[in-house]
Amino acid sequence: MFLSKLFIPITKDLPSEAKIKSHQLMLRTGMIRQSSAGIYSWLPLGFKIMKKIEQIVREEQNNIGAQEMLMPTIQSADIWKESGRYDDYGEEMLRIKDRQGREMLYGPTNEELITEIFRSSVKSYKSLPQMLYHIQWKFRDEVRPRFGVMRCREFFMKDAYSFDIDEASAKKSYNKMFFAYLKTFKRLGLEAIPMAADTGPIGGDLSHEFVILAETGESKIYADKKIFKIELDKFKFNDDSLANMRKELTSFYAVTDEKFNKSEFDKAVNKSDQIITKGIEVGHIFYFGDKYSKPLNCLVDSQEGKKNSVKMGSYGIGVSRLVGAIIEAKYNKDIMKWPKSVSPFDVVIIPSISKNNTENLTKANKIYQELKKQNIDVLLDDVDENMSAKFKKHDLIGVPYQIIIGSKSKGDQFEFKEVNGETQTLSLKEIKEKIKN
Ligand code: 5CA
Repeated sequence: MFLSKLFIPITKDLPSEAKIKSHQLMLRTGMIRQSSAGIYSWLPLGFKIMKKIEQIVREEQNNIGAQEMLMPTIQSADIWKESGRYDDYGEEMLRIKDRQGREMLYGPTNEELITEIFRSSVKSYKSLPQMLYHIQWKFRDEVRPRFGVMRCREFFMKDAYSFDIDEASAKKSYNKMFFAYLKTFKRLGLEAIPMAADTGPIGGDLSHEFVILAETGESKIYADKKIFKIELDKFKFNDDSLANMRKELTSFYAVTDEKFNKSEFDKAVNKSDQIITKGIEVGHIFYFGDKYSKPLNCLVDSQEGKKNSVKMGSYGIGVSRLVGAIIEAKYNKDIMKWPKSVSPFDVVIIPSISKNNTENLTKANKIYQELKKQNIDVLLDDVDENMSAKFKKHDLIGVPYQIIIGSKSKGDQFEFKEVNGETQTLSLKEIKEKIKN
């Protein structure tokens, strides 16, 4: 892609409500544009990054055997009345009437709808367990939408639902998701801590929030440093190993302020290992048994011929929130630092261009074609602008590698800069290897 063709409306004027770095940087680099309070359009740069995050989330769901589907954004109020949540959900739910006067709503989550789908098709223990998920827009009429994509009214969420015959097997599904979450956040370059959490309007008595450390997070967190030392690779994908994994990870003290108790914290964690900071909740998983299956009459025949309410869990990841959360976890001053797995481009070529010297641009074009042939996603800055303005812009955008075509790039040796600031002179072959690795 040529920068001159890319729709990337970089702006300097920031609205006063953009208080945290991710919100400011996303607006400045034209990743998003607010359409009304807590509702955003995703412009090409932001959308591309969100799609990459979505794909990693999808792959890790598929890896544990969850199956992708798609439910609508608009739901009928009837099933919510059956579950009893229609009134409980209160003003956060956006309620709509269709032309026949039927009560509809824009889904804030999908426990009811998925249970309704499930009860009409699955009747026997033989079809269990099942895990289904979709990645779809949600709407919650938050009292105070803020911090850009972190607390929106309309947001993109992966929500998965597990169905099991009994509690023991439902907890195995829970552990699989727990594992998928750790893997997902690791691939996104994040260290997410699982924390025992309150269940709020979703319900149930077993729940973990996955929280990443960031000063601008909304949750205050208290944790034991040692949790970061656990090697995930030692756990295998089988029920016993996954149960051990959850046991080991949750044996360390890690809570948000809702569950904090100072004397327990001091007793459980040495002063030197105590982390007290803020965090961003990027995922939340719940086991709630038959909270929805019972009122919605979602029954399956057990092996003994009894009718049982199916045991369920639900598992959310804030896909759109993750775009902001990654920025918060990685930025340095005005430099965005995308992990390679979600970076909008693999590399950017920055030639020094002037009216009477087009040699650098020609050279840059050649490299561009070479890299494209290797399936490297490359951005070429073909805009006629001075180099310091270009560098500022690319620091903002945060592509992890830069090839700079100026006085220091001679013959087949090129100035190559990593986003952490290290500069080297490398041949194109070496550059390709570096990017591919
Ligand atoms: N039904 C359950 C699990 S599927 C559920 O809705 N859980 S949740 O309420 O915790 O949301 C899941 C994730 O969505 C959260 O961990 C958070 O990352 C994201 N999320 C929730 N509310 C918002 C919001 N207002 N703006 C952006 N992301 C949000």
